[in-house]
Amino acid sequence: MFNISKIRKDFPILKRKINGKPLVYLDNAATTQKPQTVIDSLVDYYTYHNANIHRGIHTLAEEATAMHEEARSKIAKFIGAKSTKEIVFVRNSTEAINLVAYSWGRSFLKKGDAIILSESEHHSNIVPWQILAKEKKIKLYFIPVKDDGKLDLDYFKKIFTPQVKLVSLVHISNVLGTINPVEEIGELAHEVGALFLVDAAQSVPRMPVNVRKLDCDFLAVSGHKMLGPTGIGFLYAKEEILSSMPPFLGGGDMIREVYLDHSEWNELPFKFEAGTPNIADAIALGTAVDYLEKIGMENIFRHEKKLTDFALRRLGKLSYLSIYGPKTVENKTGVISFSVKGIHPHDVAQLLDQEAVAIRSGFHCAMPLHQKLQMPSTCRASFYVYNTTEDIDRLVEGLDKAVKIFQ
Ligand code: C6P
Repeated sequence: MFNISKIRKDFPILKRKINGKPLVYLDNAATTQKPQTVIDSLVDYYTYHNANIHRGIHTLAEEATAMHEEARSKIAKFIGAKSTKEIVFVRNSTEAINLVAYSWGRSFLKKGDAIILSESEHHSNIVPWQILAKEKKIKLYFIPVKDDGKLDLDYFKKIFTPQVKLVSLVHISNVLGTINPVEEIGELAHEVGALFLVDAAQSVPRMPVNVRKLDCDFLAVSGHKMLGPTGIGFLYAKEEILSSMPPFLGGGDMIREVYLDHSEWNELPFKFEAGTPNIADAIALGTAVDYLEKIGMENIFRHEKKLTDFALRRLGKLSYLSIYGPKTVENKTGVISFSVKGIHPHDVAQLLDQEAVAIRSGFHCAMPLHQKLQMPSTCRASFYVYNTTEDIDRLVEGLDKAVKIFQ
C-alpha cells in the first residue's frame, strides 16, 4: 500500500520550515532525505554495537561484523545478485566506476582497444575513462544524444567494432531523466564480447533493477540517493569477473596472508575492501533497503512517473519556461531540467529557496550533455518517494513569483 501521508511522517526533515514556510525538497537526484529508521540505525550502531569488523572475536566485534554482512545480503537480494561475493562496498558510484577503471581497465585493456560511453554521462562515468584512455592509449566513443534526449542507437551500432571491450552507460540521466534501453544495449555489447557497466546511481533508487535480468557485468550505485547515508555505496560485479580482477587498494582486510616479499588476497568481496570500512553507514544502507522494499520498488516507480507526468504538464503550460529532454514520461522519470526565460538558473534557485522550494541549478556534473544540447546551465527539479503534487504546485507558484520579481 502506497500511503503518501504515512510515508512523509517517516522523514523528520520534511517538518522543517525554511524562511517560515514548509520545506519542499526537489533536489533528490543530488541526494535523498533519510527516514527515521535510517537515522535510528546509525544511532543504534554507535550506541550499542560499535567495533571494528572481521577482526575481533569479542561480542561487539561479532555483532558489528554480522550486522555489516547482513546489510550486504540485503543489498544482494535487493538487486538480484547471485551472491554477496558480488557486492563490494565503496563510498559512492564514483568510487565504484573508478574501481572498475583502475582494476579491470588497467589489467585487461591494451593499446588500440575501445570503450563506448554516451554523451549523457555524469562526469564520474567520463573522467575515469579519460584518465585510463590517456594512460593505455585506448579510444573512447560516445553514443550521441538526440535533441529529444534519447540515445542515437543507429550510430551506436556503427561504432561497434571488435576493438570495443566495454560499454559503460548511465541507466537514468541525472539531467534529463531519460531511461536508457540498457537491456538492449547490454545484449549488443555482449554480442561482440564487450563487458557492460551500468551507472545505476539514479535508477536503483527509482525503479526495480535486477542485475540478472539486465545481465550487466558491473553496476555502480550510491547509497545516499536511495535513502541511505552519504559515504556508502556499492559496486555489483559478476563473481567470475571480480575473481579475475586484481585488488584496487592494498592494506588490511583485503589480504589472506602477507609476507615481506608478497601477499595473498582475501576471498571475494573482501579482496576489494582494504582497511576499516564504513561500517555504520553500510548497516544503515541495509535499513534503507528494508524501507524501500517495504514500500515496493514498483510502487515507487509508479509514484514518481505520476509526479513526473503531473510536473511535465504543469511546467509545460508556463510560457516563460523551456523543458529539456523527453516531454512525456514514456522513457523518462524523476528528473526535469528546465530554464526560465531571462533569469539565470542560480537566481531561479535562490528565489525558489526564499519560498522554501529546494531545486538544483548548474550543469549537474554533466557538462558534455549541456554542450551537446546547447543548454546553458539549467534548473533541475527531481522527485522521490515522499514528494506530492502539492510540492509541484509550490514549485510552479515559486516560479511565477520569481518571474514577476524579474519583470
Ligand atoms: N549526481 C546530481 O546532483 P556520487 O557523487 O558518486 O554519489 O554519484 C555520482 C553520480 C553518478 N551517476 C549519476 C547518473 C549521478 O547522478 C551521480 C550523482 C548528483 O546529479 C550529484 S553531482
